[in-house]
Amino acid sequence: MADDATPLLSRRDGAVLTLTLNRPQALNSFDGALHEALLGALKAAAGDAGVRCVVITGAGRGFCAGQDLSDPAIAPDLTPGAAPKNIGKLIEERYKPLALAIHHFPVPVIAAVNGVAAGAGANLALNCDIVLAAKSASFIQAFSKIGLIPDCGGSWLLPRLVGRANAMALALLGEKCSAEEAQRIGLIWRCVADDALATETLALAARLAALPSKALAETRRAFDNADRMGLDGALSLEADVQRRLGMSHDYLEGVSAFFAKRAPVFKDR
Ligand code: T3D
Repeated sequence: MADDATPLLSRRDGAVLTLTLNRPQALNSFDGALHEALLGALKAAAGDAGVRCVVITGAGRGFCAGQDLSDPAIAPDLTPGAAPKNIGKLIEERYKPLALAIHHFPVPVIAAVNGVAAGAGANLALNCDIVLAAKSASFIQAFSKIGLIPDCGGSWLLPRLVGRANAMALALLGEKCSAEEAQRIGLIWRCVADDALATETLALAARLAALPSKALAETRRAFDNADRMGLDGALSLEADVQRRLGMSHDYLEGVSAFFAKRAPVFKDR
């Protein structure tokens, strides 16, 4: 694929923006340039009303191997007595904004996991709204093997996705979880044949792009808020949101289209 000097490739198919991590020689692990490029592209896309779905995928045989452990800015100096580096700063300045940018993204974000997703690379995918993986892909919480904890949101995401028992085993053991197993335990939505990943991803993205984006955004917000409230609070929030959405063009259009047996034309208002 493409130009090795460009850490991130960007492609538009109608309303779908595909961002491809492009450091295949290092399994698309994150160095400073890739971090900057991905966060920059997400910020630009968030302000572009023409983008209605974003796909994140990887070039070559991997999705993303997490932090580039050889990046001189971050990698520990292995010389005896050398001062330790502050990787908390990296997490605060790079991974936290990245995870939050995806989490609060105005339209759905799909991870199309084409190969191994390790460390922060696995959690990059799990931050996305829908994770579709190739059958040969895998997910590894590689952190414990280098003396760290799951970051890029992993400590928050894992127990919510797969329950504490599965999350603990994934995080403590740091073993490879196949895409099929990941689907079985609910870590990801679905895995598909390797040669179907690209087409299935674009078809899914096109479906999401055609839906009323306000309702999709409110669905995601309701799920997030539900974490902070009991059933009573969630029911009240549902009433508030439905009150607003029920006055929208898209609700009237959806119902009209249903009775007219035609495809709806949503306008995001
Ligand atoms: O600084 C901090 O640590 C704080 C940040 C934390 C966030 C994190 O993400 S911590 C977790 C970091 N990631 C890892 O620990 C994963 C390391 N990689 C692996 O365990 C394996 O590479 C994989 C299981 C992902 C894949 O294994 P395999 O056998 O398919 O491939 P490989 O031969 O190990 O890797 C291929 C090449 O990619 C190889 O380079 P070479 O020998 O061909 O020149 C390998 O060194 C390079 N590579 C893979 N992962 C990384 C990497 N280079 C730099 N950083 C990596 N993370």
